[in-house]
Parts: sequence; C-alpha cells; structure tokens
Amino acid sequence: MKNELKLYQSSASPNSRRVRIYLAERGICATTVPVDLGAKEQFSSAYAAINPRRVVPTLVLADGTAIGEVQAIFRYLDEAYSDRPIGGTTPKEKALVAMWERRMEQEGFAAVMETVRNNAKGLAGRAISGPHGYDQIPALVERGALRIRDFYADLEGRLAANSLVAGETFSTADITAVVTVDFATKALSMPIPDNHTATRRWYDAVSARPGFSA
Ligand SMILES: N[C@@H](CCC(=O)N[C@@H](CS)C(=O)NCC(=O)O)C(=O)O
Repeated sequence: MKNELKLYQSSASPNSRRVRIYLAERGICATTVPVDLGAKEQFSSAYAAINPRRVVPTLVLADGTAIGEVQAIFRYLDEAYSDRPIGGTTPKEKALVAMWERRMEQEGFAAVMETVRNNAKGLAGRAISGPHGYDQIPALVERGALRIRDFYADLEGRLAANSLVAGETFSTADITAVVTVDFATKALSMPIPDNHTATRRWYDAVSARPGFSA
C-alpha cells in the first residue's frame, strides 16, 4: 500500500501537522501535496473537487477516495495499517482513545483555533474555516483565553495521574494535545503554565519522539 496515499496539506496548518505526525510516528509513506492557504488555494475549483469543505488536510487513497477530518483520517490509517495502531487495539482501548482524542480536540485544539480565528486581522470575515464566511466575535477571544486556561488545568490533572493522555500507551490523543500546546504557545503566547509540572514532563517526553518534528 506504500506510496499510494496522497496528503493534501499546508505546512502552516496545525490540523495538517496532526496527520503529518501520525504518519511519521507510524512510518507510513504518503506523498504530500501542498495547498497554499495564503494564496487561498483551498478555494480553487480543483481543491474543492477533492474537499468540498475547502479545508486541509485531506487524505486521498489509491482509488481516489478523499477522506477529510483529522479524526476520520486517523481512524482510516489505524484500521488500514493495523500492524501497530495508535488508536487502541481492543474495543475498550479504541473507545477510550477516541474519547480522549475528542476531548483534546474539542476542549483544547478548538478553543485555541476559535481564539486565533476571532482575533487575527488577516482572518476578518473568516472566523470559521470552510466554505462559508463568518464575522469575528471579539468576545470569543476573551472567553477563549479562559477556555485554554481551563484546558491546561484539566490536562494537568489528567497527566498527574497518567503518564499519557489516554492512559499508559502513546495515542492520537497525545498528538492532538501536543499540537494544541504548540499552537497556543506560538499563536497566542499561552505556553504550559510554569507550575504544571506533570504536563511539562509529558510534553518534553512526547514532543521528543522523532515523529514530532514532522
Ligand atoms: N475539522 C477539520 C478542520 C480543518 C481546518 O479547519 N483546517 C484549516 C487549517 S488548520 C483550514 O483548512 N483552513 C482554511 C481556511 O481557513 O480557509 C479537520 O479535522 O480536518
């Protein structure tokens, strides 16, 4: 199955980075196809034919099937390349990883994204990615900072009792959580708070894995 996959992605996109890290961690080869978000290439008719939501990433299979949404891409790759999945192996593990992955996405990643998109001048009228334009709501920026602080506090509680986000095994939930921390640090100057020692220990260990330079 090697080299049959194409990943449409942008180097500046944290959602694309989630999939790049997944592929690197699993040693799965995919041809990356850049989509220039700065040049609005996601709105070209050629890309809209691949992903009508006009967002990256999109994974295109050898038969032309296009899979959008990071969680769906993770799921496909875990099932199709099932030798060493990182989304769990038993039904119970799969459900727990899905639960933690979704929490990291909704409570962490989405909070950072909402804060950035409602604030950045360059994203005026584009507060939500996708085919429809939405105005920015300044109050969401203030609320976003609270959401991110709560995310960090909840994550610290989780990691004080578990070595990794979904428990004791590295998973897609760790990928999404590390990308969230890096996104908050870079785009909002909101790094892991100094007194969150469990999160720092986890972050240093996980982000040192070779796949995380992807
Ligand atoms: N829920 C989608 C979100 C994808 C998304 O919003 N991607 C951003 C980049 S991180 C994008 O394509 N933005 C294009 C735009 O803002 O027009 C997923 O999981 O893939």
